[in-house]
Amino acid sequence: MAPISGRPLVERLARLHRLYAWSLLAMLLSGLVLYLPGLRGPLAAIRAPLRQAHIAAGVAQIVLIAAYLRLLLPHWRSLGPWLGKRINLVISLLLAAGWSLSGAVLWWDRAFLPYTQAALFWHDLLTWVGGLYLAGHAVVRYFKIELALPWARVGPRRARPLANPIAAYRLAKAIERRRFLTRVLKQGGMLLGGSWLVGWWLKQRREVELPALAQVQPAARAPAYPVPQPDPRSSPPVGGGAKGHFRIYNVARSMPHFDPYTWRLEVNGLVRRELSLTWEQVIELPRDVWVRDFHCVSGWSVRNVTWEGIPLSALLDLAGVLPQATHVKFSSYDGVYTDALTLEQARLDDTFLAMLKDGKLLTDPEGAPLRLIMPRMFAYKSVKWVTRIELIDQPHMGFWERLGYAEDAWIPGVDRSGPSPRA
Ligand code: HEM
Ligand SMILES: Nc1nc2c(c(=O)[nH]1)N[C@H]1C(S)=C(S)[C@@H](COP(=O)(O)O)O[C@H]1N2
Ligand SMILES: [Mo]
Repeated sequence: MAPISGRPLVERLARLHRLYAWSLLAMLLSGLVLYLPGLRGPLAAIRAPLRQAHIAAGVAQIVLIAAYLRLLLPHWRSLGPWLGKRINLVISLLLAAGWSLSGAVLWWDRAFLPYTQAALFWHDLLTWVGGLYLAGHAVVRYFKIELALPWARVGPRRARPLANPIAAYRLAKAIERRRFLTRVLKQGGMLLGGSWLVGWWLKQRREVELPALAQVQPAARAPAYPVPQPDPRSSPPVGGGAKGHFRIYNVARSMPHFDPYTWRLEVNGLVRRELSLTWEQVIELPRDVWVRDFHCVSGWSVRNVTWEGIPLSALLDLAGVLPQATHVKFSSYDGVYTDALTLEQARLDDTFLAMLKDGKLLTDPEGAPLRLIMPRMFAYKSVKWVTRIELIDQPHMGFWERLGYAEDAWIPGVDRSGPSPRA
């Protein structure tokens, strides 16, 4: 502990420690909300601002640590013989450094695209490890204070005044902390209870406002339906070399379900002839195979995914695009998700509707039966459960763009107009 002459140091450290604890809590909570796939839908409207807030709080935290670093040496010296405290300190500093570095890479994701995957891995790992460590630390501290309290309790049996000023100071602090902790627990409980109530209420409201999703009901299910014969290049061992895993995102209230008997692929709007294709018709369309990297804008990627599907250009030609059309809008049968491309982007030779991955039909979570894949752009462009393709004469803001995602979804460094390097 600090000597009595170092009281200002103790107090400055205590203040920084308190601020850091709050800021860690804020980072953990905002990080958790950013991470949980189940919150993408309910909290879609605050996702982009929350990311900004998380970054701003992260920067503030770095400033806090910088302020602490000036006290590091006196603090280190004041620790006396305790090895445990030193280890504690080193771990905390390593955690802070790891979070800051990986956070910075995720922040400038476009500049650091090859490293975001690793940064996200470390960011997550540190969050798990650091979160548990932090919880343990808080619990241990709490009980230490609790154990110190019986001989300081103020009540019928008055506490003995302590002769030693350091002990008296620590005791006063302990009581203060206990009051503080009680307040935190009470207010935290109210906050949690309150948010749960608000969440529950919002959910109730949503259920009233969204009577039925465009989702089809499974008809009396026949045992089998026609399935396409996969291209040999699409199944392993030629295909199937993907590295990484999909997080499976869905902003709708429930998982859409593909029913081959009622599902249609519609192509309409500014076209010569509107199409409404059944599953049987769709599997007769010519398909091709692409091996492409898949990048979500929030830092994770899947490399070398083998897709088999319908080139979008061919489908557009089938419908006959009218000259006044400039954009192509994609709608999902989840009833919520849409996005759009310019006609030029839609006609690139590797913009396609994926039907199979590694030679297997897409499953419901993967966007069955057809999902858009636009590998030159971040994956929020790659609409799952595509059921309607509309030719329009103006731009359309997609689901995430309307909520603050960049309208420029191009993967940095990619060729934006030419033929794709690998077919
Ligand atoms: C106590 C420190 C921190 C904690 C506990 C924390 C936690 C998290 C978590 C859990 C995620 C979600 C990751 C995922 O989707 O798998 C996240 C994302 C992120 N964090 Fe942090 N973080 C911390 C510090 C920072 C700092 C210092 C920065 C930047 C200066 C930062 C920037 C970001 C960014 C840019 C994302 C990606 C958000 C997105 O687009 O989804 N974080 N963080
Ligand atoms: N219909 C629909 N399509 C969607 C999304 C969604 O929530 N709903 N999320 C998008 C985002 S942000 C990404 S990163 C990818 C995720 O693909 P995955 O769910 O196959 O992992 O799908 C995109 N297409
Ligand atoms: Mo994404």
